[in-house]
Amino acid sequence: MSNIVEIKVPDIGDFDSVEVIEILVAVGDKIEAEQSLITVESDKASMEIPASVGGVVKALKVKLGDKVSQGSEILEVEVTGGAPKAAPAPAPEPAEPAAPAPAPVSAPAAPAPMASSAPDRTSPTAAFAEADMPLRNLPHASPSVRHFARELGVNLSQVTGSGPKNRIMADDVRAYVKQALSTGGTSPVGSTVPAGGGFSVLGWPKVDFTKFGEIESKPLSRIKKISGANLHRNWVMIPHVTNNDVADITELEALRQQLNVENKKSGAKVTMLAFLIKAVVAALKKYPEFNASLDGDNLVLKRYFHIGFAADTPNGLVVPVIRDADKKGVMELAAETSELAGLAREGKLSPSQMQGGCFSISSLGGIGGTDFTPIINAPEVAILGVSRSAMQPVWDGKGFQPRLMLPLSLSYDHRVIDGAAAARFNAYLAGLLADFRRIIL
Ligand code: CAO
Repeated sequence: MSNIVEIKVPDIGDFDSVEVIEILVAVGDKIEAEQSLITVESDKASMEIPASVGGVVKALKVKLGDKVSQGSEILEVEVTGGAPKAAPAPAPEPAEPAAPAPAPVSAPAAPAPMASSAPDRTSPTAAFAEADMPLRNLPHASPSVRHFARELGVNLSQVTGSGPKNRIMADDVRAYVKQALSTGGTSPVGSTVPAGGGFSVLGWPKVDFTKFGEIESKPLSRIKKISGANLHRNWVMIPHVTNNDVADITELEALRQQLNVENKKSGAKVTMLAFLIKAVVAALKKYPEFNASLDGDNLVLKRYFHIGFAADTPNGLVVPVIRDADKKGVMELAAETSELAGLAREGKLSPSQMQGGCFSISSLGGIGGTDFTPIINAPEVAILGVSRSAMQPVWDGKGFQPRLMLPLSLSYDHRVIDGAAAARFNAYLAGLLADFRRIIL
């Protein structure tokens, strides 16, 4: 059986009417699912749109210079064999791809936003990478130039483009390498960072592991590649400090369980995460510098409360965002986090469901651990890590009482937040969780 499938531009976030700058396939080509079809470029970024299905290209519906938006038809493919799978949406290329893969960007195109059953799809936001950040910061360069840069180990975000709209050309990469070598670096990225400062580090060790035993080599998932690049940037560029505290959630957990018994019939489940989001919003209102982003020498204070939460998926970490969490009740927050976490696991989150976060929560409480250092999700300035609650003996002035204690690990950007402010924020949060009635004060 064969059928013709139209491949359209999927949900590409806030980007509308973007120019087609490259067409990577021709009529008659046999293409694989997830192969890049076209490159589009906005004022700030370029991204590749991949195929949602494999087959033979029957007709091209775009030409160079066309402006496309979500839903614009790209091409027709004749699919041989079973029904085509729906597919994920494209992800912006990370500023610095973590691995020399041809296109760590892509994710299949689909008429419906991000609908996909394919296992390995991209979420630009993966771990602590706000979905729209890489788009904003992306250097302009064609896939071939990006490939060339990757081969040389050049970080394109450090290269000045001389092409139209500051597009980075192959010659710019060559000039960058020449300059790096002439200023004493032995490798543009691997060994030393060129003039302009930065770290001087050893190259990554190259080891033939087979000398020591049997191995298996597996490519990283796209989510891991994109999140890895973002985590790396955030870890290196943000001076992190983590403040650890504990909250007495004995009463709150009792309330949660009681509500869940009461709601058993309806199936609605109240989660600790929902209470945490509610309490975090109250703490952000009291300490607005935590609901902020650095923009050069300015601090941008946000008057909205969109809270991201890390969700563990089979392909890596993603951070769905609850919009306007301040306007939602605990039951609504619980239902929405559960729905978004489900979509995340199925790879069906759209870019817009991962954008605009003000503050993130990474809850490992259901799994275990006592404390950890969450990495801040730039351009946010703080993140709350939550570990497993445990019964502990707590001194009440007369004796030790068994209390359920929840560990709170608050990582903050020390350029914006002082240690004392972080301690106050975390202590305030712990106080709210210990006595949830304070939320209404
Ligand atoms: N302490 C003890 N138990 C906890 C807990 C905590 N802090 N938080 C949740 N639990 C328990 C719940 O009570 C529940 O147990 P029951 O099924 O017996 O009621 C179980 O853990 C699952 O909890 P949940 O359904 O409420 O889910 P959750 O809110 O814990 O997690 C989500 C939702 C999306 C945050 C989670 O699935 C997830 O993906 N966590 C991983 C996040 C992550 O990877 N962060 C790391 C980022 S840094 O690399």
